[in-house]
Amino acid sequence: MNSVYHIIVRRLSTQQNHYKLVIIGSGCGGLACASKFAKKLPKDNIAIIDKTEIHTYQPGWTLVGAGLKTAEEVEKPQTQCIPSNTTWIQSNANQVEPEKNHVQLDNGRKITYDYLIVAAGMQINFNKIKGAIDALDNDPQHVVSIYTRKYVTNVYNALNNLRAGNAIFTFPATTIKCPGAPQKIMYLAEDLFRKNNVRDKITVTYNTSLPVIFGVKKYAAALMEVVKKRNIQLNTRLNLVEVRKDSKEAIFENLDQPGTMKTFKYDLLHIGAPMQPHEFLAKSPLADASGYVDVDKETLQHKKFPNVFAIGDCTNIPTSKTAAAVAGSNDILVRNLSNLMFGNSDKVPKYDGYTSCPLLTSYGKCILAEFIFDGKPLETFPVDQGKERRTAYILKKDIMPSLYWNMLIKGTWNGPATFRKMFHLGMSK
Ligand code: UQ1
Repeated sequence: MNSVYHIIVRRLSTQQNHYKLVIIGSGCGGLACASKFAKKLPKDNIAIIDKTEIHTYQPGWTLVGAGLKTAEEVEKPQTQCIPSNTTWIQSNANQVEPEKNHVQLDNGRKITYDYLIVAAGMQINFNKIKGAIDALDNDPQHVVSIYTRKYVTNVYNALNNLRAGNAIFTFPATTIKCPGAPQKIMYLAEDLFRKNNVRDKITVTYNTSLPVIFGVKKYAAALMEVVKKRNIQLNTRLNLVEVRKDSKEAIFENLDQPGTMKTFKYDLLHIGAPMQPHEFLAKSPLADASGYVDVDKETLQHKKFPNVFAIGDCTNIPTSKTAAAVAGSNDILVRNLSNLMFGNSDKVPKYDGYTSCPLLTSYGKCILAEFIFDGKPLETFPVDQGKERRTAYILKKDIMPSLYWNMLIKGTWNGPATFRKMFHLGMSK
């Protein structure tokens, strides 16, 4: 009786501040790892730190912008996503001291750990563009972005109501997550303008800070064909630096001639959001000079602190930041960390950089880009995925969301490598 009383009093009066495994971030990387470790560790061993009450299937926001799904259809309460024997600490981390195995929360509380997984994602920063937030907030019929929950719901109306003029789509001069998204929404918009019988009255322009349309040659060639066929104006090395909402002007810096500006009049401006690492990580000993968490790209283990691992958008792994990259790397992280945690020496494959970008090119077609480190294509299906295909569209629109909700965040999807091996074995027979 006495001991039961003590347990209850302890529960009510003190919070547990030490966990064997602490995970910063309950996005898809954090959840995939939490779900896997939840099967290996008893209750009260894992804590996941994140203030966000709603989990978003972020790859769905292009579909929301195109009017194919509602914002509510691509989100779920976090309570339905976090594994039941994992403690959800509903705060944000604001400092990490890996020398002391400490994470400090924004309410001042300190959590200590034996092992840490950083899965904090990255931060959107519209402040990098003068006037952008004012325009997004106050002129949502003309200035939009699919990149945040707050603005994504304005996109479809703005696209669907456009009758004439200049539609400009931008790609920023920072590392971004889902680097294909700024052009996916453009292709869908262009198709929507056709459906609305206004395409001949609209100029569609893609202004990108990059020197090419896409970083992987094979898909860049395919996308250049789409751009040509659909009469899209492509301008490279232009970075959006200012939006003047009253005169509807977008000011771009020519990155090849720094300081030289070019002004475009717009009737619709879709902003590819500038992004940056979270400040608390950038200033921590975990980050490299770029501000992203410095991990071994093949093991996901931190280069200086061996009890720390990281996954997804917060890392400096040189591959495109996508949910598919999390799919391709979460099992590798979990198996490497398990070896360390349980003193095993199981052989673990090295992460090859697998990532994927389902490039929606219209309502009904998609180029399914899949590649590894150094931009080498590595395709799952035994067909040329550089071609626009209906099957890839269905995969992106209807299959990926359930794969994400039912498998990836539940820790049972390790990417399509198994299918790839199966198909390619089949081909060689
Ligand atoms: C993938 O695994 C994944 O994570 C669930 C995505 O994110 C939503 C993707 O977009 C893609 C393409 C994959 C890869 C899966 C297959 C079947 C090619």
